[in-house]
Amino acid sequence: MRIEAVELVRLQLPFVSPFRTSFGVQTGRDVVLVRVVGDGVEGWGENVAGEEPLYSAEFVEASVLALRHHLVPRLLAAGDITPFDVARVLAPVRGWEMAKAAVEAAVLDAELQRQQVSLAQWLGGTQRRIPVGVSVGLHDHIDQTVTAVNRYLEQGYVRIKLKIEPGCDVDLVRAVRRAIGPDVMLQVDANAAYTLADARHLARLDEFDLLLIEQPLAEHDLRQHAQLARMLRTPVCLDESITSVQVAADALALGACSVINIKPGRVGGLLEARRIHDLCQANGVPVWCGGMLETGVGRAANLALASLPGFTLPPDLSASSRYFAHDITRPFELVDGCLEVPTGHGVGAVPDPQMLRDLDATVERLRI
Ligand code: OSB
Ligand code: MG
Repeated sequence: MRIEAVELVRLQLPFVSPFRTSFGVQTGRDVVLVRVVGDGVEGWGENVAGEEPLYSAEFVEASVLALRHHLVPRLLAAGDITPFDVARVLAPVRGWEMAKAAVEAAVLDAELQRQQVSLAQWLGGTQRRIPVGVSVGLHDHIDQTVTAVNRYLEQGYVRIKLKIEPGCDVDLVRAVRRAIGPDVMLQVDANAAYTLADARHLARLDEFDLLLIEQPLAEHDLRQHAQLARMLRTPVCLDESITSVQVAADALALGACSVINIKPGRVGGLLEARRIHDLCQANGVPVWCGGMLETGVGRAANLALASLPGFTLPPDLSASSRYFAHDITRPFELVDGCLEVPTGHGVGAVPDPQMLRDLDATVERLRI
């Protein structure tokens, strides 16, 4: 298809409650949506960069500059393209995986509207309803986390992920495990807050029968993760470290992890995300779909990805109400602990124009 214009749509969306991780507190999202228009269709993609460069180097303000000055101009100059061309067209620009992923998702959404096929079907998805987990932020007191966990279990979530950090780990996990019993799937996410010197301490988590520990060490510490993995019974899962299928292959070859969290935004797009899925499936490595506190636009795309057969562990894809009082798309709702994979053409969720107006979304139109 030929892209005639691209819009950068930006809006603020508050969370129902603050979300604290080892790297900081977020009280809402500064959302940048990419809207592509061409051949009589439109497509939407979500940029998942955070407001500050704390999870990774990308952040919202900078990604707008990358999109406006470097990525969108290349897309507009590329002429007739398919979704497979987007990554190649944007590849000369180094980095900016989240911004690139938003562009690719928007082009995919538009192209699949034209082809009248859903993203899940086009990607090769095999699951229609996905049992989902919830990522629980840090609180000031252990009791507050236990209360939050109990509430999510009542709502039907099938797996709990606890954020941890030095000083808030073993006792927290012990209290939650005691509260929920031995049968509920439980995992932890450190967001790179530890060093290899903490290995003996982290081994104390082994007794709680965790599904995995996510990203205990820094993004570039692949070799240290391999050393740590040999010292823990809890499987090591990587998030921040896995920025491409090449890095995923290196991490597996090194023994740095035995599980991978796949996020399209972190790896530059849905197609690279699928390549990581394929690599892991071929090697018998379980994967699951992570989240970046997406609006319905990003959530719909993640659900399509998570419907691929190798996604065998519950994703961080929760109901819209876990994040927002009002999502910008139709809300995603939990039914028997599951979210439904969208079946509409393309990504299968579009922003509600009235919501965008109510939120005073700004629109910047770019064209050749
Ligand atoms: O590390 O998985 C993470 C949110 C923002 C940035 C990083 C992470 C997260 C989450 C939330 O854990 C997952 C979600 O529910 O979207
Ligand atoms: Mg993580």
